[in-house]
Amino acid sequence: MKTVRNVTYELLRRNGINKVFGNPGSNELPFLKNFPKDFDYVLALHEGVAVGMADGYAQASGKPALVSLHSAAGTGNAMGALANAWNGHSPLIITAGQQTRAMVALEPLLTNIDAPMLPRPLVKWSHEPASAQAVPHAFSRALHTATSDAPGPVYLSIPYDDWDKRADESSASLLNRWVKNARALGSDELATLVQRINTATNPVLVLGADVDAARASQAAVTLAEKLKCPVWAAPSSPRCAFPTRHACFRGMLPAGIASISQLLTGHDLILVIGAPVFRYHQFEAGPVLPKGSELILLSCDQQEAARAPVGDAWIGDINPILSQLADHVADRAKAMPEALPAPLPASITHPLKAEAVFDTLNRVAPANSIFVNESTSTIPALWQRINMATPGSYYLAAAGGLGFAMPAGVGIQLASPERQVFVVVGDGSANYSIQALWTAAHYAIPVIFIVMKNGTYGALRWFAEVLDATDIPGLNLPGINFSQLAEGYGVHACKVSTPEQLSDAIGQARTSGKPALIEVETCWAEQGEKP
Ligand code: TZD
Ligand code: CA
Repeated sequence: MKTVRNVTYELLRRNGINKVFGNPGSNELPFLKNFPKDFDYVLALHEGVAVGMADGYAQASGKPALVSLHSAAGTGNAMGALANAWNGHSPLIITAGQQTRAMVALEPLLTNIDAPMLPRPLVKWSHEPASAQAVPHAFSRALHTATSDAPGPVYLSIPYDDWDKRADESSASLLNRWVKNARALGSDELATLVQRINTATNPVLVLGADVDAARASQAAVTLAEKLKCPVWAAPSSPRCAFPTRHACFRGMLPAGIASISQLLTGHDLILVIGAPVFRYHQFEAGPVLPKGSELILLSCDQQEAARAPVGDAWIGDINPILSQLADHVADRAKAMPEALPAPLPASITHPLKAEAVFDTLNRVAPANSIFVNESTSTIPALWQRINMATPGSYYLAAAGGLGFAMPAGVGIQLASPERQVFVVVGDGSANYSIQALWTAAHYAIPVIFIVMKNGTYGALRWFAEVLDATDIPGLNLPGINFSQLAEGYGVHACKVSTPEQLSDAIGQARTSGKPALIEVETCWAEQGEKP
């Protein structure tokens, strides 16, 4: 007899899923019973870590990832991480165990009350199948929903007595089907878009995370080199879609309305690809676009396209559309933009400036390293000083929810064993999902965690200045010993205070093949660049 469990695992297997990121409870044990030998269970000690790891894994691998959470309490613990996965277009299939069908109406212990409601609005689809026989179909639908454009998380609540039930014969037909995105531009649409680009006098590209997610950075480079135009990373971009030392690259746009339109002044065409228009943060009154500019958005996300306040949008697959544009736009007969000057090496102070940490990292990290960043007050400095030339080199919490970087770094390292993952995390941010250290140690996942210890919620100090908010309590973080915390979770750790010590510690961590945490005391630089 084929059980609901057999068919569901076979469906997952055929869709490239062989890992379960999770934290178990009694409701989930029947799903995990006789756990298939070709699957790995990656245990997280907190559900935010499970979702964060799966988010990193899904983004870096380009494949859906499965998460198993415990009922309502586990789902609740994961909601912050879910906000990031939702904003990051991360294809997660999140399941939570429900009480048995026989008892659920009595609301026994561990009932997930109104389960499909709980994760909304941070999922594309949320469901509890009406019968055990409907479970394989629900997983099939969940998989195809999560991975279709725009990708995103889905949620399934499964009563725990369903797994041993007999599966319907008809569920076999689910195993071999697939759903693909196939939205390149038709020839008329392409001609219209190419014409608008070719007739622009001074176009500019703004590239977002979905360009990197679509593995379309090379096409973006070709397009920029034909247009000989400046390229900006979208505001608060959670991924890096363009080589940061390329002559066309100008850096990351700020996240205020007026600052963006000021920086883009003089461009008659602003072509935004794979990002919302725009992901603002601080409020700055002003026009969304500079005078005389028009905006075109290419997006895989219908909602992003619909809510943009200005411009025309084409919804489609970023990779084929960028390739179409790279092939068809006219090669401009003009010089390439001049590359930005390399930043001067940061002065060596005690404690170190974040800039000096990044200079060292840039010097000693292998060229194709991956940087997962949650050092919130030093984002511009990192983009300026770390050369990111390889696609998939940078990740940041897509919704700005702290607690992403440490678990995501673990998931990214699992998905990319051939590249070194560095998690650069602030001493504030490191406390939201610190349990990720245990998973890294337990499964020997060799992430290097660098804790930037400036003793404060630096970004909030900056924001308090923006808001003219004085006398704010709760911004200082004295007395946290991250090396001891790391050792407690089984991760080798050390404290460094000079570039030489940092570079030695990175070298030792790399030869150990194990995860390591390096605690660097840094200064809160009032004179430093602002985020
Ligand atoms: N809680 C969560 C889950 N997400 C958040 N974004 C915040 C609180 C608010 N927050 C920020 O947006 S930045 C920040 C906080 C608390 C400071 C982080 O401090 P840090 O880094 O030490 O990690 P810096 O470089 O000192 O800013
Ligand atoms: Ca800090």
